[in-house]
Amino acid sequence: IVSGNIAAIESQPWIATIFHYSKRTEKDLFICGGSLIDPCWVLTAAHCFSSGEKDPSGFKVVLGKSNLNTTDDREQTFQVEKIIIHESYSDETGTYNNDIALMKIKSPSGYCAVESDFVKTICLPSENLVLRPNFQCEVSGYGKEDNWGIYYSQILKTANVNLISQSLCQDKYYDPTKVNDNMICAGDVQWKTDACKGDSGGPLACEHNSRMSLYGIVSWGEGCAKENRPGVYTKVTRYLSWIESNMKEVSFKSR
Ligand code: 4AZ
Repeated sequence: IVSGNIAAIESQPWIATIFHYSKRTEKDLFICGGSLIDPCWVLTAAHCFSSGEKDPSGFKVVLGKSNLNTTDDREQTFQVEKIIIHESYSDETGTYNNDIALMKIKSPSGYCAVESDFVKTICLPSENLVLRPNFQCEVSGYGKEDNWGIYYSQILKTANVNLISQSLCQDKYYDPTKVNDNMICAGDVQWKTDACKGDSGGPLACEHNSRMSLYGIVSWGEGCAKENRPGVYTKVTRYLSWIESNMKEVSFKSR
């Protein structure tokens, strides 16, 4: 997150941190954010797995994490049982379509997430939820604090960003071949704050009917906090039936 504010984990208790074990460095490397939408399921971006590494056993998900490089007793750590990447996900030079993936998590002793002040699920939006342009939402993560930095943020951060109309984003900020209706753009009025590298997969949360809903998933953007280049998010309302059907008995799919 460029600029923005330090966030207590209690204010974003649904945020997940996704790590991948690197054989080269023999360490778990932070790769992406995610959102806990069910005690056993984390929603994230498909492009988090585009390095070709899709074997669930190489991944680890941590919930309730305040600091990226230290561990505390509020955290819950999980193995990954299953990774489901959208079948129409595509990666075309800097832009992604259908950038959504599910991870099924399980503790070594067989449990899913346990609710606490630091770990909670976030609601999915209702299918017909359309928030108006300029509506203020919040994006959170441990991503870079500027476009050229080499380190991820050590602490969780949040930024307020405003939703941008589809026509403005397609015609003025990017172009219609890059931004489609599976995406929603959001940015800061002064282009001072934004999601950045490492925030990918994490939540764009918007308050509706006095509760927070997962309206977007951090997906892409040209640079970070760059003038006239808003953040582009996967529009969660477009994928509610995909999410629901894939959280069901996936193993019976072919019957
Ligand atoms: C990235 O590289 C990335 N400003 C994520 C979000 C944005 C740009 C880049 C949005 O993961």
